[in-house]
Amino acid sequence: MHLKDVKAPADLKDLSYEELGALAGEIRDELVSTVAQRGGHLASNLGVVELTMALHRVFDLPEDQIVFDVGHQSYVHKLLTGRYALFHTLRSFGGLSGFPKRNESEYDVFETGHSSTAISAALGLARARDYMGRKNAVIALVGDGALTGGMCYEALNDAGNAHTRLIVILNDNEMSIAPNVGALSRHLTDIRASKGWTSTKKKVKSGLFNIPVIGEPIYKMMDWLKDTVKSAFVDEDGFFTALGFHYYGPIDGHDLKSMEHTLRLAKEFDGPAVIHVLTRKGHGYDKAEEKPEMFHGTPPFYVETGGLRKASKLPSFGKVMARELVDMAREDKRIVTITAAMPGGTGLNVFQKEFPDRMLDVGIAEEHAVTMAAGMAAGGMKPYFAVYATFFQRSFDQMIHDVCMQKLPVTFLLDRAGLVGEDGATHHGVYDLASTLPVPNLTVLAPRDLNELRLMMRWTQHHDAPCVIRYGRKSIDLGEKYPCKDFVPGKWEVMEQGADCALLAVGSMVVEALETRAQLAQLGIDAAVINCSSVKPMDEDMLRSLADKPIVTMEEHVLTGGFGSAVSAFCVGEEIPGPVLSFGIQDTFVQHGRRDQLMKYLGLEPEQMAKRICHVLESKRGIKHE
Ligand SMILES: Cc1ncc(C[n+]2csc(CCOP(=O)(O)OP(=O)(O)O)c2C)c(N)n1
Repeated sequence: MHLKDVKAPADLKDLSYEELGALAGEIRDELVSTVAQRGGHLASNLGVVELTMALHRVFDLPEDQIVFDVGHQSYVHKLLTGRYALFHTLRSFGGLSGFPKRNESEYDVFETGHSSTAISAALGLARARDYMGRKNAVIALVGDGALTGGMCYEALNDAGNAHTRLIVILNDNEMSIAPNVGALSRHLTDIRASKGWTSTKKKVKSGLFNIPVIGEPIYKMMDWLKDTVKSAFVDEDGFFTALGFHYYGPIDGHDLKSMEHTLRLAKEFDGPAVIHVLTRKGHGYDKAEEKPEMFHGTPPFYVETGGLRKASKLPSFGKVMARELVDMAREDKRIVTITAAMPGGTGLNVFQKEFPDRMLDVGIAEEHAVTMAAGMAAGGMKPYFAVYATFFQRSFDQMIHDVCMQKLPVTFLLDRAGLVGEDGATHHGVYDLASTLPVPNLTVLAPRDLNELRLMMRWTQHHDAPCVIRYGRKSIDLGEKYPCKDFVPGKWEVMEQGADCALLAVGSMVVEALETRAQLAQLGIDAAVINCSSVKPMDEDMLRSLADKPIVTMEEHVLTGGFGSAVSAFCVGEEIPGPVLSFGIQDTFVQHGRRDQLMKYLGLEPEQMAKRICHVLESKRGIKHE
């Protein structure tokens, strides 16, 4: 049977191990060729090919339910659940999502994207099953990286005492995106080394070989028993058993037979169970095995060389931020940086190279990162927490309660603010302004380009209070035409004068506003463009001075609670006219696709915005433009 013929998990059940081996090869080829075209999470999926096949063979999906933690490793599951024909559309606008989606398939029982939720969700499904009187199995597939997230411990603590059937599969590849961190990761390494199935096997073997005459033949005859021996003999791991789980493992996650055997044992077990599976990230594609971090989430690449198809000419915001921090840290010993398991993505690996002792990777623990930063700030340090805007959502309470209320000098560097593109709804960073603007003591900034970010970073060094700087995935340099001279909080920059209206833009939307201005000029409208990089405090004097002009706000963020809302609220308070139009994201979860496609879908392309502005000006003022 070929991959194209697999329409449902049941199709795998009667295949021989030889056929399954061939199928695993086809799956890997499909993963590599599709991700090479579309970009995506390659290394994690290559690592779970056999594990996913085993799950689909042992359990009866969709009655039995699997929750994928983060969900970035669900491609193999998609291929085996009737989505092969659409797989070439992966992560494209209108195509298959790179994460589990309930509206995509009945086999996707729970949506994920942010880490460490699977055990909680699976426990919820298991409890629902019990209440509803069903008998199905519920499985949470969790990586060792995800296990650094605090929610996992809340869930394990609850599940271990819940008296219900639940299977947690710990997919341990020793990697988060970067090498995994923390004490539990060290503990897992210890289990691998000291209680590994190999050593258990060796113990059994040497024991039997010490029995004269019959020992060796018995050992040979016991081939079929080995798996049972493995499971039974190593169920003594302290951590999971202390929490009330039955522990199986560790088992080789690329050995289909032994995995199926253990899964069957766990399926029969009447209580919470953990299966510790060892896999290799990138398995089967040498480039990904060599560089699992690079191929964790990759843009399109060439299969033969592993090189990227399109290299960006500009450095990322994150890199520029980190370089600036390196310079600042040389003269300021208080500066320390923090990442929640994303040293590469945030750019902090640049800082880490220079100051390995002053870059702290706390694991996928955004809540802890913020309160820990608050503690460091209270102790006299100057912490910078670099994090993707979407993951900073986790830290909402800590930001308010632990940092801002005490006015501690922690700087939050929010990368990937705005639309991230192909990762879709779970990853767009479009709620950060709504969650930071209402918070007292917090300065909120959004640079219009790399040059302004440099100035802002310098400014933070002497700012003795909390601050947020948000910037997007797309690098922008307006330097030549619009050199950046100065950054002063509470002051906005008039980039272009204009008599008919003023476009007030934040961050990534400044460049779009300049383009909109050009489009408006063709329609006979002369628009000013104002860079509102100091989102809070706003430039209140400038807003008052614009009272006689129609103003339009632009932000890559949801409209409710964002920049436009804040400007409107100010104008109401001052009894001056508010914005005639606010551009941003409507009350909807934006799906995946290229950023330019999503901007068009949302009516945020300069040409679309110019037309709407023109229309509104006509109707408001009775001006007729051609
Ligand atoms: C709350 C949150 N923070 C950060 C991330 C980014 N992220 C995605 S996958 C990943 C590493 C996950 O490692 P692991 O669970 O071991 O899975 P693997 O890819 O190694 O299979 C991280 C940090 C995220 N998805 N959610």
